[in-house]
Amino acid sequence: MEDLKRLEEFQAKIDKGLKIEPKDWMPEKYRLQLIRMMSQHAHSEIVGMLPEGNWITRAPSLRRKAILLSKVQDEAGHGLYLYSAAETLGIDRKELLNQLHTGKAKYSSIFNYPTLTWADIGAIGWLVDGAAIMNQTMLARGSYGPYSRAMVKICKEESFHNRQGYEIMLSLCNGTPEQKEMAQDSLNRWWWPSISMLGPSDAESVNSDDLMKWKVKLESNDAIRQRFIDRTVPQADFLGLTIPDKDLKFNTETGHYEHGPINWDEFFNVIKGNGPCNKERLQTRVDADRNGQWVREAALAYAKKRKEQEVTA
Ligand code: BYC
Repeated sequence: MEDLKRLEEFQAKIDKGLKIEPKDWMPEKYRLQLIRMMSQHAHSEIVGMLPEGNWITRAPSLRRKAILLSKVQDEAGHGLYLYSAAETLGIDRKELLNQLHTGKAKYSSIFNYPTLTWADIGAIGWLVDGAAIMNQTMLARGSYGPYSRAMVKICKEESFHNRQGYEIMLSLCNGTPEQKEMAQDSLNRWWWPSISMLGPSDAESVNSDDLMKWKVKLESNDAIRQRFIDRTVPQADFLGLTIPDKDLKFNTETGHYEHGPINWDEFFNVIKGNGPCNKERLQTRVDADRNGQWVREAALAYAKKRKEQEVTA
């Protein structure tokens, strides 16, 4: 009876558009859904550093290198905000990382594809960060206070990432025929994974109903995907590039682009761990964790020593 009343009050608060804060009562399922989603998001940020980090030493100029370094560092920062925000739900960061390393927790499908050329850095900023912003500006209005506030800063930085990616594509498209071809090849490889990273179709999305009822998500996966496509197709036109979808057409009645079928078999195969780079990505994270162990131990030992000195002083 008590729980039912609390549940009604909780839902009423959400329906009024109020935020839920860490010390507020919340249903266990809400807490677990947020941990699942926020940790998946945090893991995506730090795994997402790997495909781009791959090009820092090969950036074509000092300017490009400085920008890319800064972007990759931003992603580490996003991971930190998100792990901290997830910890407000009563779970330890060590446990979250353990879930990543053992394959229990997912991270975004998109980072299981390789970055084969410099144009891929442009395509990631333009398409991957572009898709992420579409989703995250919506999440910034979500019901859980710490998550929604983390999103505000993350979205500002993602906007810069998105522009730097588009600017790389623009430079390549205004360059030599070989450079333009490289940009087109990159779009060909990143388009479909960027479309599918926004999650399975609404008919297949198992978590959307709960998340939308609780206003963690305010829009469905398909709605955000449509918005992303509508915004991105004219940008491809401006670059003089062709979206690799022969069924893509503008519907003058709805005012939206209609797209061809998405290969969901490929998507589900990737999130099951069978994408081109899953094993490599996970192993790199496991190794980084192991190699950083002594740094964490030294930092903790130093903090402990300082505390002891303060007590005896
Ligand atoms: N990859 O019920 P659904 C970035 C899973 S990083 C892997 O629709 P939901 C960036 C889903 O977890 C951007 N798995 O789920 C960083 C679920 O499985 P479980 C990352 C996926 O939660 C560095 C199952 O499929 N952004 O911007 O309602 C450099 C059914 O899906 C994916 C976020 O993580 C996927 N793509 O909706 C550059 C945002 N999609 O957990 C850029 C936060 C679905 O039940 N997350 N699955 O076993 C979300 O907004 C939502 O979780 C999703 C999925 C829209 C991703």
